[in-house]
This record gives sequence, C-alpha cells and structure tokens, in this order.
Amino acid sequence: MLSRRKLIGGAGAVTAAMSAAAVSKVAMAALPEPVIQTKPDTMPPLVPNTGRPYNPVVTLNGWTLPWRMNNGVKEFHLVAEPVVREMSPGFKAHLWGYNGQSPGPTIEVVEGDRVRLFVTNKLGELTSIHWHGQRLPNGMDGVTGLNQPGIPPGKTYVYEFVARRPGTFMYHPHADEMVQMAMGMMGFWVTHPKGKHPLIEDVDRDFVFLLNAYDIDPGSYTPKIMTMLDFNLWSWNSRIFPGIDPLVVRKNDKVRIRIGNLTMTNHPIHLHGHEFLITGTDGGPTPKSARQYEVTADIAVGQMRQIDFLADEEGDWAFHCHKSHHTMNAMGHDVPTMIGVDHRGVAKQITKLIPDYMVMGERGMKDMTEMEMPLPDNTAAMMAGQGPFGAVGMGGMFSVVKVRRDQPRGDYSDPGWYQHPPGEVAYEWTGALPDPARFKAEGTGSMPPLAQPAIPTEVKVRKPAGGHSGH
Ligand SMILES: [Cu+2]
Repeated sequence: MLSRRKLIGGAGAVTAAMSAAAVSKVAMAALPEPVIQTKPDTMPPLVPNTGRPYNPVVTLNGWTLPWRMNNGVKEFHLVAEPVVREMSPGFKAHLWGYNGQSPGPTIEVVEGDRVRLFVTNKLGELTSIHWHGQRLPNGMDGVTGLNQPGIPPGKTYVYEFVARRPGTFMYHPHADEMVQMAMGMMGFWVTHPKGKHPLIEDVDRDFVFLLNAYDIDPGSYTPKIMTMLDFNLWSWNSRIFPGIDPLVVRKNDKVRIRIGNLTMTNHPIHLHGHEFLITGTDGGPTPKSARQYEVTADIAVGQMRQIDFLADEEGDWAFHCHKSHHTMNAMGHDVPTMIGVDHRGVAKQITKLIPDYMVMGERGMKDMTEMEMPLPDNTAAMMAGQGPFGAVGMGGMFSVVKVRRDQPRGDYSDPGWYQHPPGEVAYEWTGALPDPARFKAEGTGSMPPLAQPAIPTEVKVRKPAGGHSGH
C-alpha cells in the first residue's frame, strides 16, 4: 500500500502529481491516490493548473493538498494516520494527522466549486471530519453519531458538497475529539472568492496557520491525551519557535495572515511595527464600517481571524502570542520566583552535598536560555533561538515577519537578518548618570488611606508552588 502513495518533497513534485491527474476513465473511477508530505518545510504556493484560477495561500511549515478534476468535481484524498512531526529541529513528536503531517494539508477551493473529499481512516479507532464553518448539507457536517456513523479503521468515506461561501475555514475530527485533536488532527481550508469580491481585497502574500497545543513531557514523544488546559507546548501548525519559519514579504506588499485557533484557550496574536485590519472572521469578510486598526488580534477557541496589512516598514518584526508563557516551551511549572534572592551561601552548602546543583532563575529566567545543561533526548529548549544580537530567549508561538525592499516578488526564501542602517539600533549610553530626581510625594497624595498597618510591610511576589489552574 505504502509504495503506491505519492511522496512529495518539493514544489515541482506537487505540480507533477497534479498533471498526472489527466488519466483514463478507469483511473477516474478509482480513488485518487493520496499525496503524502514528509517534510515540515513551508512549501511555496500551489498555483492551480486545473479548475478555476485563484491567488493561492502559503501554509506556514505546511502545504496545500493537490487535487484532481473529475467531471467538474474537485477531488481530494485525505488519509487520517499516525505521523511523526518534527516540532522544532531535533524534537520529533509522535502525532496523528493527515497525509504524513500534523496539521494536515491545507485545502484550497473556489467559491461555487463542487468538492468531493475521500477520507481514509488508518487509525485504530473511529474518526470523521467536520468541515468547520462551512455551509453544507447536514449529513456532510461530520459529527459522529449525529450526522454519520464514525468511519471505522481501514474504511474510506466520501464527503461531497459545494463550497458556498468564500472565507477561511478549518477541518478536524468530530469523533473522540479530545484525544484526536490533542494528537494533532486538524487542517486549514480556504475558499477563494470567484472573481472580484467587494469585501475581499487582492493581496500579494496570503499566509495561513493553525494555533495548536500539546502536552508532551520533556524526553517523551507522544502527547498526553487527557490534558484539559495545562498544555506545555504552544505551537503554530505543530511547530514551536525556533522551528517556525519566518513570514517573508517584500516591502510594500499587501499581506494577509489567516489564523485559526484549535487550542483550548485564547491567543492574543501581536504584530510589531505595523497596524492591521481584521478583514475576516469565522462568518466571512468583515464589513468595511466594522474594521478598525489593531496591533493585536485575540483569537478565541474555535475562531478564525483574517488580518490584512501593508508591509511598509523594513526589518525583522516579531510576531507572537502575547501570553508570555505561550512563547516558552515545555518546563516544570512549580518553580518559585527567585528574582532578587541571593543564593550564594545556600548554593555553596548544597553543592557540597549535590555537586551538580544550580540555582534557577536568580536573575530572571533568561539565564536558562544559555545554560549549558544537558537536555533529555528529544526535548526542545524552553527558550531558544539565536538572533543577530544574541539569544532571543523565546519558544512556542513566536516567529518573525521579515520585510525586505529587495525581496523578489513571489520569493519566500529567508533573506537572513535585517541589516540596520547606521544609527538605527538602540545603543548604550556611556556618559555620566545623573542622580535620580524624585517626586516629593511618592503616591497616596490625593486620597490618604483611613488606616495604615501598624508595622509597614513589603510584599514580595512569589508564585505559589503547585495549585495553579487554568492558562
Ligand atoms: Cu497564546
């Protein structure tokens, strides 16, 4: 079976797979051969050479599934199966996904397309696919038990409907959801408008990715499936920084980024250096009168957001979730705050007993970025990434939008670090430091408290060990 699947490793191979679709009637009566992707690289946009034309998207660390046209119907073949996903260099997770990867490939169609999706189940349990956000016949909605029987292991089911409205969608199982989504089963779907749409502007670059989360103990390979909220890996398309590719654009490109959230918490996604408009949501394009400029878009559980901006500032601009613990990778939680605590005496005593003992977090936690402590096998550093000025000290949901004047049109390759013009980088002050001028009244001036504690107290912030809940 495996040898019959098409393996792809480059854009040329994708095109070859598509043109091979022009085959005989006998072949058309058979299942379309599933196309499998084995690499986590960001693939170039898949320019359609059959069906109606559209401006394709780029899936961050992902790819678009090729299709075949069969009597005017666009046919795709998704295979639900166990996959190995490299989440960042040197760290591989054993997940479930589609066609060789988690997330599965992006599906791109055009408004009005009749779409036929073959779904083969190579898992050990029932599955189904729900086409999140679509208008479709009720029996195609994919909720196991409600709209269809679950797809048994080894069987293939067919979903067929017309992509009725343009927009940004997702797909995921509606069978044993908590397990199957915790294992990485999900994918992105874009329905492009047919012709000009009054609320969908043309853009030069159109990126898509899903927010997802895993709970994988350091040193292990498989996510814990009973985790409800306390995930320890916050990923974009099942990749964590520094494993997430940069979003490379040419200066003055009109850029669109579509983001879907299939984690169990919200993510305020923040872009540096530019303002964007939220031009689309789950329900479709946003009316122009309801758009306002933002630099952070909060994306709630199960939601999609489409942001548009003009990339008119050159540089390497951070782009990340604003929940600071979502820009870190797996770590122990029960670490008290040690900032400002001088451990030298204690550490010396303990070192006599435990030679490898070290104090964590005495000056903040970034020390741990460069700490030369061996990690267990198959573990991502908690905070990593080497930038042009040193360690970036990030993990999880973090990437960089690289805006370059000389980036060729349609070229997504990494241009390297931004070369700052002279005098445009923050620099050290080397002159004299004046004594601080202090205000005479240091607070509490306008409304003095009625009573004060008998003994003045100073509170130190210390995160309690254990007992935290929710993220
Ligand atoms: Cu987040």
